[in-house]
This record gives sequence, C-alpha cells and structure tokens, in this order.
Amino acid sequence: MPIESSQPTYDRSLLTPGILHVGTGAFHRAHQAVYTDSLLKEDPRWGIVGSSLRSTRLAEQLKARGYLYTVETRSQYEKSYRTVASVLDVITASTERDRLIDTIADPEIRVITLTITEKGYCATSAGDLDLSLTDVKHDIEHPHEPITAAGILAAGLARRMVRHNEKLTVLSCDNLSANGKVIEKVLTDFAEAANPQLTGWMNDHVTFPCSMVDRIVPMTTDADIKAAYSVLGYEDPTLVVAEPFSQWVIEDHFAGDRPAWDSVGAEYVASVEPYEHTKLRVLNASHSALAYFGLLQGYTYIHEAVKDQSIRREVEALLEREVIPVLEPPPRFDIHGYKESVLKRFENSAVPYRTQQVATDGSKKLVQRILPTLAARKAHGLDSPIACKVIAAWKTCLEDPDIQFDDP
Ligand code: CS2
Repeated sequence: MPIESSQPTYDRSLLTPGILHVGTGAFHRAHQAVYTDSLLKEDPRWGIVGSSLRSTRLAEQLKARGYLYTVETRSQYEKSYRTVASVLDVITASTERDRLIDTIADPEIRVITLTITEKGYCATSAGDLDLSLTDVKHDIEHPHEPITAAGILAAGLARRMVRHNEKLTVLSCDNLSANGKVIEKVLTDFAEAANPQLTGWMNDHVTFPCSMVDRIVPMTTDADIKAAYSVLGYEDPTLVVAEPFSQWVIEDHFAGDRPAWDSVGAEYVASVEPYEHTKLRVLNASHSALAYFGLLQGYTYIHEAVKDQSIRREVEALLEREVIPVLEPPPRFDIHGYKESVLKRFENSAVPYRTQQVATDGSKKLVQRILPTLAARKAHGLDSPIACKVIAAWKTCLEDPDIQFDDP
C-alpha cells in the first residue's frame, strides 16, 4: 500500500490569526483546520486560534509540539500523513476564560467556527436556549464568569460591542439541522436574559451562516498513535485519523471578510438546507441505526454492523422506504447513489468507528437524524415502522446494563 507524507508549504511566521475555533477536537482538526491549512498557502490572514471549553490536556499536548499535528488518512487502498500547521494557539476556557473572551473581541478575528457537539448548544428540542439547565442558569446569573459556549460567546460579543464595531461571522460546524439558526437563537435568548443591549448589536454586526460538514473521524486510539510512530519517527498524541472523503457546504452569509475556503474544496451556496437535511437524514440517521442495531447484536464497530446482512437490509429499507421518499435533496442530486456511497464509506474498516461513539448522546442526535423523517411522513399520513425501530433500539440500548454510553 502506498504511503504518502506531506508538510506545510507556507511560511508559518507570516500567518496572522483570523479565525477562532471553539471545540478543537478530532473532527475540527481533520476538517476545518485542514481546509484552512490548504488556504493559508494563498492567504496567510486566516490562522486559527483554537479553544476548548474544559479540558486543558489537548492545549498542553499541542503546545508541546508547536501546535503542529498529523492527520492520517486511511482507506483499504491508501494511507497518507499530513502535517497540519493552521492552528496557532489553543486557549482553554476553564483556565484562561478572560483570554478567550478577549480573543472573541479581537478585531483581527473575523470568523468564529464551532464544533461543540449537539448538546453544547444547550438548546431545547424546539431550538430555544434551555433555561432549565444548571450551567445556563449559572451563566445568566454570572455573565462575567461563563462556562457554556453561549455564555462565553455572549461575553466576547459584549466586549466587542463596547470596544469597537467590527463585524463577525459565527459559523456552526455541528451536525444540527439549521445549525446557524440554532446558535443564533440560543445566543439571542441568552443576550435577552443577561444583556438585552447585545441583542440589537448582534442583529447589525453578526451573521450566523449554516453549514454542512462531513468526514468520518473516529476517536484516535493509543494503537493509532503507536502505529504512526513507525512512519513519523515520533509519537504524536494529537494525531487524528480520518477517511479520505471530506465535504463542507457553507451558506454564503458572511458579515465581512470571508475565507476563500471554496478555493480549497469547500462550497459556498445560497442555501445549505437541502445538503444538511440529506446528510443528517441519510448518513447520520443510518449511522445511528447501525450503532443501535449493531450494539444490540454485540458489534463493537460500524463496519461490522454494516456487513451484517440482516442489519444492512433493515438500514437499506429505512433509507429507501422511509427516508428518501420524503426527502428533498439538492437539485440534480443522485440520492440513491449517495445512499450507496454512504454505506460503502461505513464499510471502511481502515477507519474503525465504534458503535458506542455514534450511540453517545442519542437523545440529542436522533432529534436531528430520525425525528424529521417521522414528522415528514406523519404529515403525509404515512407510518414509519423502521424509524420507530431505531428509536426503540436506542431506548433498549440505554436500558441494557451491558451497553454503556453517555446520553444527557
Ligand atoms: C457520527 C458522526 O458520531 C456520530 O454520531 O454519526 O460524527 C459522523 O461520523 C459524521 O457526521 C460524518 O460526517
């Protein structure tokens, strides 16, 4: 199998920060940071300041290696290693809150990207800020000591409002339907409760485009790090492993300056909705179905579950009979081909993805992945036996003492 390896081709000392990212986990490092790494060759004004809300570990590990890390891309046929240099710094909110708030207010930062997971939005299923959550209550009562993403963003925006009037784009990159609208709504709800003056300022100075992100990036394991050692010659604890496929569709709705991510493989479109509906209801819905059906059959990995003929038949039927008939994909989109390609990607055993990882936070994920299909079918007077079976499987897994995963 051919093994390729590549290093950044730009002069890092010329980079200036233009993006703040919240949630510098594996997905961000294998997705937005890679697109930006490609862009920096053309335009050095978009270096990334990363941040994480709680854990200091990643910031320490990245700092120890000058914020350089490796993305290992794997399939059955290829393997490549890429050193990514787009991340310039990582701030941890729990220990450096003020520096993070200051960075949000920094006029050099023109775009904030987010990967904070579904539950990080602290939204109700209707999409409002969930005022019953302890952390949200805390932030509304102590807006200068925030701990939630919404509270921290609101504190930074408030500082931006007082210091200068530079516009800002807040770009959600999480698997949520209308993710831009969700972050806009929770931030507006937060501002209304904690700092009403901010609401009007946000209307005039901040935009919240929606985006659809896609790349399978499992949690890195110690074995991945050890195996990469033989090629890299050093242990990279910040290594991320990803499939070759990558896609990013972004709503063209920026408050000001826009990174030319479209020159390096991303797409700017007027409306992301058909892309995100298709991805959430086909790819993520079948991923979740494989996870719960797979866990109930004792499978550790998605690639094992998708090769089990009875599970596969069920998932194919879910997509063909229930999801696709009520889906509105993008124009001229080959939806059946897309379904096939998704199931093929799930078969990639070179990027083993744990059923448990997909199962995690199902109560938040299924709302995005399965319920819209149920609602659309109900509106047409149609029943959804397989979609209901996915929800039943999630519930059965939750109640099974031998199956462990977190769910709020
Ligand atoms: C997965 C997603 O863990 C999960 O819930 O369904 O992270 C999935 O791998 C990505 O959305 C693929 O783009």
